[in-house]
This record gives sequence, C-alpha cells and structure tokens, in this order.
Amino acid sequence: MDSKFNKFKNKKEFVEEFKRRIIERYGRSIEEAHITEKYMVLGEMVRDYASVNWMDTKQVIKKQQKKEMYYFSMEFLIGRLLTNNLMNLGIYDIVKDGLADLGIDINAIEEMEADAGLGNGGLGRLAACFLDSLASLNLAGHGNCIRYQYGLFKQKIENNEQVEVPDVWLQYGNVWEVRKPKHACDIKFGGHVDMWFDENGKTVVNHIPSFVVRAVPYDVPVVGYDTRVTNTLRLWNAEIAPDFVTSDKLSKYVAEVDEITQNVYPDDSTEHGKLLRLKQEYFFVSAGINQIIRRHLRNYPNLDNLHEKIAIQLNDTHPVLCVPELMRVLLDDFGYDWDHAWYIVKNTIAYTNHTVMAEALEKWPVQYVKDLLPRVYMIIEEIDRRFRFEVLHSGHGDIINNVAIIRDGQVYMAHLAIVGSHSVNGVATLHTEILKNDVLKDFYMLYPEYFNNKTNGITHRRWLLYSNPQLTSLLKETIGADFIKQPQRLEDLMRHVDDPQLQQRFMEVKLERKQILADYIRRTLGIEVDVHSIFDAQAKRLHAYKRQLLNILHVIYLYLRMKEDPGFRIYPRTFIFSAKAAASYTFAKEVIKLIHCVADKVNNDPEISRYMKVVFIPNYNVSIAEILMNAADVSEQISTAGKEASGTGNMKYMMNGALTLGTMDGANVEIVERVGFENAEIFGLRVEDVDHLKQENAYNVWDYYNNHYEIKRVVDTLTDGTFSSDPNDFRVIYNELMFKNDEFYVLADFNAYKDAQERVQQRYQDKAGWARMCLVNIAKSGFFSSDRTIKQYAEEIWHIEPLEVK
Ligand code: DL6
Repeated sequence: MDSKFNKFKNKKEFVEEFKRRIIERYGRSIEEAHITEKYMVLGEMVRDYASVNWMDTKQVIKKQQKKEMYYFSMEFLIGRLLTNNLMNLGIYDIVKDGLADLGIDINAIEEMEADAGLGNGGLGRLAACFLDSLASLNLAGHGNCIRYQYGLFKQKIENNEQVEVPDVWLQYGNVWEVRKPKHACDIKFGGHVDMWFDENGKTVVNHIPSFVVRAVPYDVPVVGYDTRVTNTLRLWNAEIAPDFVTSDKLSKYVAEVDEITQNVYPDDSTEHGKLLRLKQEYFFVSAGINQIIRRHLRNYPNLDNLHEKIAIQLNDTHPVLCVPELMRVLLDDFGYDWDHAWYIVKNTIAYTNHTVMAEALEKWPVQYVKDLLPRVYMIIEEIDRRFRFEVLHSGHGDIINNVAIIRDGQVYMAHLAIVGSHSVNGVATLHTEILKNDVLKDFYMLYPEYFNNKTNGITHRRWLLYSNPQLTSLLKETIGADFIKQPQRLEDLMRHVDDPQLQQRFMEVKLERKQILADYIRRTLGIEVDVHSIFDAQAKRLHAYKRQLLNILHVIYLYLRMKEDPGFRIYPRTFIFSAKAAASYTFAKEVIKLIHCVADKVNNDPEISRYMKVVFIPNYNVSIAEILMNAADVSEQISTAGKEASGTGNMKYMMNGALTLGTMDGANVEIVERVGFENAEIFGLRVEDVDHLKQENAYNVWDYYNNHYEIKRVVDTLTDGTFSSDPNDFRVIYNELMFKNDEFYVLADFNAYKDAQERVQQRYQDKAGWARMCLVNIAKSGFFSSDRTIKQYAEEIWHIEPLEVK
C-alpha cells in the first residue's frame, strides 16, 4: 500500500486498513465493533481516499489559474453519500468484497448513513445533482450552503395526520465533513453605520454591529465519477464570536447564535421566524463571499479580475444578498468606486429562477432589511435609485413600478437578482417562455440579452447506475457501456426497442424493482401490494398546484364506481403517494389526511382491494426516491399547466422506464417532444387554456360540479362522512375547491384525467407495447442528464473549462 496516502489498491489492503482503523479509532476488534462504528470508519477511509484528489484539484486550480464557479444555494438535498462516493471512486467492488470476507454486508452499513436532508424539494436536489455533474465533468464548481443542525423535519403519520419530528441527521456526526476553523469569519448584524470622508476625500464606512456571529466552514469533498477532480461543498456553521460577548450575556447570546443554523426552514409564521430566515440568508452569503475574496487575494494582487476567475450562480433568490454584499466588500473594504464595483459584481453573478408562483417570489419588508443589515440596505437603496434612473432615461418610465427593487415598503429580491446579474435563466423551455412573456416581461423588455433557458437535469449516476443496477446491467448488455460517460448514447437503445426478448427482459427488471419496493412497503407499513398491478406513483412536495388532490379524487371516483357497479372493474392498480407538507400549510396537510382516510377504506374493503390499493410512504426523501421511482410504471406529473417550473422527478421516472401521465407543463413538454405523444399520456388544459379561463373570468367550478354527476359524487364525499365521520376534516379542501373557485383547475381537468387513466390501463394490458414504450422513454432520457445541463451552464453562463488533474 502507498503508505503516504492510505490509498488501498486491492481487497487485501482494504481489509487490513479497515481492521487497523477500527482498533485505532474505537479500541475494539472488528468482531466487537458496532455497525455504526464500522460505518464511521468506512466513511472516514473513503473520505481520506478522496482527499488526495481533493488536494491535487486545489493545486491544479491554483497552478492553471482556472476560473471557478460557486453555486450559492440555501438547499443541498444530497442524500446518502457512501455508495455514491464508492462508485464514483471506482472502489465499490473492492470494498463490498472485502467487507463480505469480514462477514459484513455492505447494504447494512449503507443503511447506517443518515439521509442528509438539507433542503426541501426539487431545488435542493437539483443543486446536489449539479455538484455531481460538475466534478464528473472535471469542472471546478463548488457549493456554498448552511450546515443545518437539523434537516427538513421527519414526517410521521399519526391518526392519519402528518406529524413533524426533528431530523437529527448529525446524531453520529457527519463522516464526510472536515471542520476548517482557520477559514472562519465574523458576520455582522444590526447596529448602525458611521460614514465620513478621509483626508483624500474618500468615503470611510464603519459598521458598528449589535450582533456578531462567527461562521465556521465544514468542507465536504464532492467526488467526481472516474476522474481525479474533487470539488468542495462548504457548509457554514454559526458559532459564538468570543470577543463579541461578555460572560454575563453568554447564554442569551449562545441561543441567538445557535438558532441561525438550526433549521432548514424556520417557522415563518412569526416576525421572529421571518427575521431568522433573513439572518440565515445573509449569514451564508456573507461568509461565502468573504471566503471567495480571501482565496482570490491569495492568488491575485487585487480584485480587478474577480469576474474573470469567479462565477457565482444564485439558486433562486435566497442567496441574492450576494449582490449588495459583494458591492459592500468592494466599496467599503477595498475602496472601489461604484461603477467599477458594479461592473465586477454584475459580471460575476448570474441568477436562476425556479418558480412562477407569486407567493414564492421573495419580498422582505424594508424595515427588516434596514434593521438587520443597515449597510447592505443602504447599498440596495442606491442600486434601486440608480436602476430607476436608468429605466426612466431609457424611455420606459411607465414600467418603473413593476420593476423597482424597493416598492411599497418591500424589497423585491427577484428584481435585485436580475438587476445585479448578467444572466437570468429559467429551468425548462416553457418556464423560460413564461418568465419572458409574463412574469418577468418588463425585465425581458429592458434586458432581452440576459434571458436564457437551461432545462434541468438529474445525475444519471445516482438515479440510474447506482439505484437501478438491474436496469443498468440490461442496458450495458444491450448497447454497451458508452452511455455511462455519455448519457446521450442511451439513444442507441432505439435500435432495440422492437426486440421482443429485450421487451420481456425489461419487464422482468421492472418486476424485480417493484418487488423491492413492495417488500419495503410491507416491512414499513404492513401493506401487501400486488407486484403485477400497475404501480402508479406521485412523489413530490405536497402543494395545491401539483394536484395530488386530482389524483386522490380520481381514486375516490374509482372506488365509488366499483362499489356502485359490480360490472365495473379496473385493471389492478397500486396508487403510491409520498410527500411532505410544509408544517404550516393546512390545505396540504388535509390532503395527506384525505389520502390516508381513502387508503383505510379502500385497503380494508376485501372486494375493492383486489383491484386497488392506496399507499402513502411517509417521510419522502432521497433514499425513498431511490427505491420508489425506478419501481413505478406510471409517473404522475399532473400540475396545473404553467405552474411547475420544470420538475425533475419526471426525468427520474422516465430514465427508469415509466410512462409520464402528465399535463403540458414544465419539463413534461420536453419529455413529450422527445418521446412523442404516443409514448406518453398527456391530458388536460394547456397554458393558453388556463390563461384564457383566467383572463376571461370564464371558469366557474359550480358548472363542473352541477353538470357532471361523477364530479359531484366525488366532491360530496369530502363532507358527507364517506371517509371521515368528522364533516370538518376536509373542509379546507372543500372550501378551496368550491368557494375559492378551484384556483388550480382540478375539477376542470378531472374528466380529461379520468379518460387518460382509462387509456393507461388499456395500454398496460398490451405488455409488449408497454415495454416498447418504456424502452423508448429510457432511450430518449439521456438529454435529461444533468451533465448536459451543466455543460450548458459552463459554456454559456460561467465560461469555465475542464481542469486537467493528472
Ligand atoms: O428547478 C428545480 C425545481 C423545479 O424542478 C420545480 O419545478 C420547482 O418547483 C422548484 N422550485 C422551487 C422554488 N420554490 N418554489 N416553489 O422549489 O425548482
């Protein structure tokens, strides 16, 4: 073994090193060690194994003076890393066999790892996929985020309702991270700002804070596939700044510091919670910028070329304080004049928009920003003043109110992001068009050259190669292994989609994956599901626009019809849901309850449960997605047209051979564009229809209710005691539908959805045709690898090039 670097080269060396480390670390033999101890030691070994590449990557960046990208994101939904890292490093088999020789099952060790849920949904998972692609494509691209003490809550179901419990993901520590106290920096909040002119007439700024917190980084190596490039995910922890506090005030201060990095989404129903979120945003932004500047100045004499060496991507508006913070540093700490500083800032920063939902476009009351970040607020005010001036003098005075950064006592964060960047991108073609023509149309008129599309992607390594080894083997056997490095080569499968033997083998692989999921469902929920039934899955955040309600109302329809008409029977189906509802989102929580109440009724009815089962898998997270998505036959992507920016689950199902049952929304549009309408099941209102109904005020939910007996029957069950003896249990849902005129057109799309579901079951019965359709979906899924997305960002926005780490 190369003693200098602890890099085992074969099974024998691995086994020796593993045994030695267990003794050294825990003073116990391998036989005595607890499984968690074995996990910790293995994790440390893998991290150390990657450390050599990590060091080399940093040296190469410095030596080759390559441009680097920093992805600022409040969320990184990384999931477990052990298998991913072992596979990417190419040592999975050595380790698996070595452990087997010691009588240890690698799967049992994998299960010990906490699923790092530093995020909420698609936006956070996208960030994690991007990191994997960056390193695998030899690009220097790092993550910047918060080291949350607790991940997004763990969801439990009690009495059919969601209960949130803390996710203590750091219980056994995090083997992947390395604490770097030498890179700590202090972040200032509150207080006041003194300004004066020095003897040369230059403005001097002194911010006297009322609260200071120390940001300490924990670095996690991001290991690329079959490459020596290893990037960094930097997670900032809030700690006390010892010089700031006196011992008599320590306990209050410690509590204030602690809460900054405690939770992914602080409860924002109170002013305190809102301010805490703003504090979090500034905390990780300021720390990240500070680190970038310090590092840059180690390699270059000044910051004049910052934008040539650094790109910053804002993942949604949460990190948009990067704009005024970088301005502050350039102006106050380094004496740049406004125009020069502004040029550097704009050319460094780019912004990705991930939503068109008005309530998700961040706004902060001016007073919050002023009180918490007095100097930053002054800079935002100046950016706004200059921007207004520019708009006025470009002859567009009429739109000033629509585009202003500060208006009606609020700071509009998306506006700040656009004005402070050189690129604004949406995450699917349709979404970008909606931004250009609707949500951000005034900005598009001002700066058409900023706008571009980058359709999302998923890492095919985690979502195909590692989580579905059965399908991967079949693909390798059929088309060779080129698709592993070049996912677009999945297209080679098109030559084989008509092969009956391949179709048959695909169905066998799918059955194997369905069995794995069925076993999990039996083990965890005690529900038996029929693996020969159609596995129909909807797994995503619970939100009204995603319309889990439409899905469960259709289940209710099937249930009622089968009860009423013994001649009506469906092809056996397992309806699988998995979703977390935000803790304060009453409607979403009621939908979860409704799904459970319907499941109780359906699953316990001996006549009906032969034909359908309803399963809700609690605590949806990355690990659950890894066994759920590849087992699905049908992928439910049924959001109201125009509302889902992209979706990425849709791509994961497709890549694993499922049929998209969806609306023309988000990236579904691009999926259909590739596979053809005949290889998907598309239904419902299009964006134009929804716009028309809205503009003409032409939708009246009561028309649907009164004119369609089946719709009326289904809606009535929300209040008539069919699924709950308490008529108020689903009152919020009922009111949203019937008294708020069904904002997301659930009833307008009901019949189209029902018909599409009918077609799905017809198609499923033609097994060869079904298999062919799934194979076409797999063949066309290469485009949705995040490697393609990242190449586009790298070439068109960041202008970064691959490193050569020899
Ligand atoms: O871009 C990643 C992901 C998209 O796939 C989803 O369609 C979109 O909803 C999500 N956006 C967010 C932002 N907040 N909201 N709502 O999570 O981004």
